[in-house]
Amino acid sequence: MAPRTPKSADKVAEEIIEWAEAQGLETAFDRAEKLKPCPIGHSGACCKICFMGPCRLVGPDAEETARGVCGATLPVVSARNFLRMVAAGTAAHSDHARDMAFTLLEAATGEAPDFKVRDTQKLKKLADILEIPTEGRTKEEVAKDVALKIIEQFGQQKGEIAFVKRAPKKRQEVWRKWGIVPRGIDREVAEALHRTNMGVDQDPENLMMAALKVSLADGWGGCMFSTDITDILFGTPRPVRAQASIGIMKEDEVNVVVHGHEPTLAEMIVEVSQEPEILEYARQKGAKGINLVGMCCTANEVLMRHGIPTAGGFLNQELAIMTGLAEAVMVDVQCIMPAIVEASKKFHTKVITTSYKGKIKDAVHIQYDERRAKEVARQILRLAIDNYANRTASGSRVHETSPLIAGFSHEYIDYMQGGRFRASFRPLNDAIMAGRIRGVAGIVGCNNPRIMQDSYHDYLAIEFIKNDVLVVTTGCGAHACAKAGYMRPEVALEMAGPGLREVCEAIGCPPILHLGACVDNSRILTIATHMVHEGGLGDDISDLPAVGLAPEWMSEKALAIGTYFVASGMYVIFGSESPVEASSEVKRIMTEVWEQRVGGKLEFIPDPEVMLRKALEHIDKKREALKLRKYEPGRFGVERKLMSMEDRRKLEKLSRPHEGLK
Ligand code: MSK
Repeated sequence: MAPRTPKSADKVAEEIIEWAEAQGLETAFDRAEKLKPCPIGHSGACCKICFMGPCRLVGPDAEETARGVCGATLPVVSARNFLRMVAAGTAAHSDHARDMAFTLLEAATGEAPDFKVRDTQKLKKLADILEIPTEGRTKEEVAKDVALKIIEQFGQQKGEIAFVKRAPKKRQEVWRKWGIVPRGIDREVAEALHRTNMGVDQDPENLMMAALKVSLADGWGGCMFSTDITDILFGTPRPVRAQASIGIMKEDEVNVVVHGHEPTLAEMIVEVSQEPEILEYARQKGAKGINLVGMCCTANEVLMRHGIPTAGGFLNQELAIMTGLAEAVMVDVQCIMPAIVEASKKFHTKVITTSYKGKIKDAVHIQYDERRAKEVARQILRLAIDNYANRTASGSRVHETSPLIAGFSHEYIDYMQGGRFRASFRPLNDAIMAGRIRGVAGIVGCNNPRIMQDSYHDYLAIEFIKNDVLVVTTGCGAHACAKAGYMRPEVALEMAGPGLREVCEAIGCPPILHLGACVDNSRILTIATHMVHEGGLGDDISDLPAVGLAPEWMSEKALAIGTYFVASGMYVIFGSESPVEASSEVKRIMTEVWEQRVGGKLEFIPDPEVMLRKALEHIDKKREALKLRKYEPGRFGVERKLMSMEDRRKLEKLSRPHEGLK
């Protein structure tokens, strides 16, 4: 029999997957193997926007000759498909942001009494940006105006969304020159859907410029609003210790998994889980306590602010249930597989949906309402506690975990480089200019069962830091690094190149910085802007020796994020095949046309070694353009060798530092 191919680089996940296979329990990994993607849809050559089709634009010269029933060409079809995906990703992040803005409003007016303004400094900063007076006003009055102003941004019909002015001046000019400054978030999403409707925008270049525009409504709109409001309501993150891995599920406590994206209800669950009455109720039912466990980006939100342990990212959701230890999985919106309900039927787990927008057949539904948030949180916890006695099925129980440090908001990164009174990005910029740090890489985005889970994230993170590239990470990419043990500073410092190590030790930060959830990719935009403003690295984001990567992406939200980084001037590399692979014209627009107009480009590269090589080449090219000292490996110590994936697998044991840890 052929040896089994491992599905995950997360050792605990891999053990559970193997156990599930032996039990005949199906997971996303099995379904991905059984269900081959339709090659026509996969490559962007299928048009299903009207009922004359679906039209499949295939054939030897499809680019030139294939036509849909209406006459649409392959580049038009691919560009329309791409724009729709970016619009959907933008809608998702932005609807999340809208809910956050309404929660802030209700917190300010007292309608949602369980929520308070926690970070007044951040509130003031936002009020200043939004030109809202603060002098002599209560924080509630200011918060109300901030919330109303942000809510207005969704339906704004004309002008420019407010946060555009946070970008470097030169960047704003580029956007204005090409007419891609978003007017209002909803307007851009609606217009993208209109333009891609049958018989409207049929110029691939025009469609792809619209993709840049709608994505900017995400990055400098929805995502940034969401990050800032979450910081105001729950506190701006500072470094915090935690644990990662599905192994954090406890045998003798009530395990409650909080999964999804919006942090509001999860924050209430964190608070309520510490109430004496709830803890006493758990004890009465035979449990020693309540163990809150994060999943996906809800995990990142409560990890960044409270150190709540994370069970991992997207692909760990079914696996967490298969431990047989999850009393409840509470979900809200985004990245929730309907398969968790099927998985839960084999165990005692209750899957609880909490948003009217995201119901799943056969799940328990408890509607969340921010006006009685704690009451809903208590109801969920009591249901989970009542379910503790029902644990019967044996699951796959592995109890290894990895320690980590998270909590690097852009404010903290600023602070750590100079303290309260001299906070700045000077040390980072100086280190890049001197060649101690070669550049910066953002490794973000999802897991995808068509790629060995975490393997590309882990490989790239380590190779970048070995090559003196500072890594910032969010979303499931951050989970991958955390589970692998790379967010333990001493481990990462040991692996980092000598220049990067020296700088990190001097500043007191790890070489891989966890910046938060997917919406917190906006923190990367802010960091890039700070670096530009600090001076010495050009006058636009496109000048920075920096790259963005989403090596294991799967979500439309990842495409929206990647596109807003391109629109902001970055070189962005996605893993796997391109969703517009069928059209060389659209691929040309994404690279040549976008680069020429906005300074950034988007490439899809399936091979992680090529991703790494091209990313480093780009960083060096940007260094050269800035006339910075040529990066010399080992100049500040011993040179480290670029490692192939094969070498890396051989060193699996070394690179999985969580093995053997308590
Ligand atoms: S959770 S969007 S799988 S990063 Fe934000 Fe992970 Fe991608 Fe969802």
